[in-house]
Amino acid sequence: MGTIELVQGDITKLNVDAIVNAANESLLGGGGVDGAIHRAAGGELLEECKKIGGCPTGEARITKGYKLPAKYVIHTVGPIWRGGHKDEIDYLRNSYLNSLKLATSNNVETIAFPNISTGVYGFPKKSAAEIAVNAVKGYLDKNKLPKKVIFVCFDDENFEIYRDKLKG
Ligand code: AR6
Repeated sequence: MGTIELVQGDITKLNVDAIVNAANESLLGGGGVDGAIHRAAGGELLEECKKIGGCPTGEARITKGYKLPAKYVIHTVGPIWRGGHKDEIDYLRNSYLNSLKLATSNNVETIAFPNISTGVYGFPKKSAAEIAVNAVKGYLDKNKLPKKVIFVCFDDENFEIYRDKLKG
């Protein structure tokens, strides 16, 4: 079964096969981790994203990584938190699962995830971590690829939540 690792820092620096982007439905860039990924990858990433023509919440799309150390960027759109009664939990789980499916079908061995939806989109961090870890563990149980999933936490609060969750 694949392994799970925890890292604190900037996802754009990681030398992995694929990094996941917490994008919006336009796929045309934004702030947060999305802005950082587009800046680091360079303008060709936006050109490829324009051709895709957007992505619905909970789904994922793959592009090349261009100037990033990562070969691919898997763009997924997490849900905007609206209080918990708009299927946010299912959408967030689907963002993780659909990103993992794209990783498998593209022979990705190592993939790094940011804490999708926990920034501007306002998803409560503890519950987002629970969903993320359960989705990834369940997927790794049943699939040969990816071999390694790295959770990349940027802020201290997420890092501590994941550290506690992955301890036991
Ligand atoms: N590396 C890793 N994680 C990061 C980085 C980085 N360089 N920068 C921020 N984070 P957010 P969302 C963390 O707001 O909530 C964008 O404008 C951050 O600490 O980037 O899914 C998109 O275009 C947080 O834990 O994404 C959308 O419009 C996590 O990344 C919208 O924001 C996610 O925060 C998506 O909102």
